[in-house]
Amino acid sequence: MKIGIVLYPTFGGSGVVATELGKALAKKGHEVHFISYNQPVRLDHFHPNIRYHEVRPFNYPLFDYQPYELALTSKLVDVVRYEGLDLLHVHYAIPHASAAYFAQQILKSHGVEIPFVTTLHGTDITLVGKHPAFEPVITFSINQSNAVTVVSQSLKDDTYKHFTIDNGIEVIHNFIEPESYCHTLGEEELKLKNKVAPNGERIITHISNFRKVKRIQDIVRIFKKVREKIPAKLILAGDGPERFKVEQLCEELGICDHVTMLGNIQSANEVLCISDLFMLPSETESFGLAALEALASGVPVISSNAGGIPEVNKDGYSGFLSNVGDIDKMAKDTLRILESDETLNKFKKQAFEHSKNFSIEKILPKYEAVYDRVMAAVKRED
Ligand code: GMT
Repeated sequence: MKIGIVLYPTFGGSGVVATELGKALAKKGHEVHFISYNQPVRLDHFHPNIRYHEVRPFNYPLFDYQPYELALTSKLVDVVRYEGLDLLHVHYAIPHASAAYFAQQILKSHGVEIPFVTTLHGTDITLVGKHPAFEPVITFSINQSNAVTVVSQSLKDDTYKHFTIDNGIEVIHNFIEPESYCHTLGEEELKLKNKVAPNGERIITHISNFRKVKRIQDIVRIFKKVREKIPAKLILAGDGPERFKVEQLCEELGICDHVTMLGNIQSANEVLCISDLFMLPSETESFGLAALEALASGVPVISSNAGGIPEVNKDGYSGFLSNVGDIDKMAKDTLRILESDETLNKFKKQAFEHSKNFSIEKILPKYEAVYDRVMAAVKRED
């Protein structure tokens, strides 16, 4: 099948999922065309079945804002016609789903039928999408999609709650490729571990795009409590609007010497490989791909119980769940896991075992079944 994948190319979870899905589809023999305004960060090596098409918005003095959605729509029309795509799969509703709908209608006027699948990822529904500035367009384009998937049951419930949807929605969880995560320290990982925790301290990690919704200040406060009991270090990887405030809080609490701020990282593998525990205390989280990547690296997770996180982190098995903002419980649970090597090793094993429920072999056929279904429906209409 020839599949066009529309995505954000940045460090956000939706872009990572879309890129990894495309790579896996290409490995299975499909021809995959990524369409975005920059090369996706996880599209790091060449594969003969993968193509990348860059959307170049047109600048003109009249425009205060470049009309990206129109440039994307035109690019979709162009790529579908000239590459002979069978379907489009758009990740993150805004503005990808409405651009796909518009492209579909233009192509119809040229006699070309192309179905599009929309995958909702989270903030396109829970934060940004439901804002009145976008709601009518989002509702319309979800309803017009030939198929809609979401990354958790929680997001499915939220979508039906916040929008008037008469289309079916299928839950397809985020996934990992278990073999691609690191479990034994190589030379580079050892160097990093010695640098961060030279005296064998426990390493606690968080990776995100540092938005408010991630509640990184909670992590810093939890870490302070943990350090009062055991030797520990904190790695914060990623960058974004909250970074400055987080740095300020570290200073205020006098723990800067024990916190390593890495900035954006291309791959989470090396950092997760040296970590003993991962924290995700988010205010809202449709799934929590970063937590799943931690589990796949054998790293237990301390998280909030917001949104779809309980579908990923199994309380008392792969880590612990708490109410949003309950930093006392999160600190206690962290100590429960980290206090002895025996408990830590038990949780590490369980974390890895649990991650296998989300392996790509289980998830990829679900997307392929959706593609087959929409293609069959289009053929029936012909
Ligand atoms: O929250 C992020 O880090 C980015 C955001 C995105 O859309 O790029 O992530 C959302 O999609 C991820 C992949 O499906 C999910 O794992 C994240 O939970 C979700 N983020 C939120 O719901 C806040």
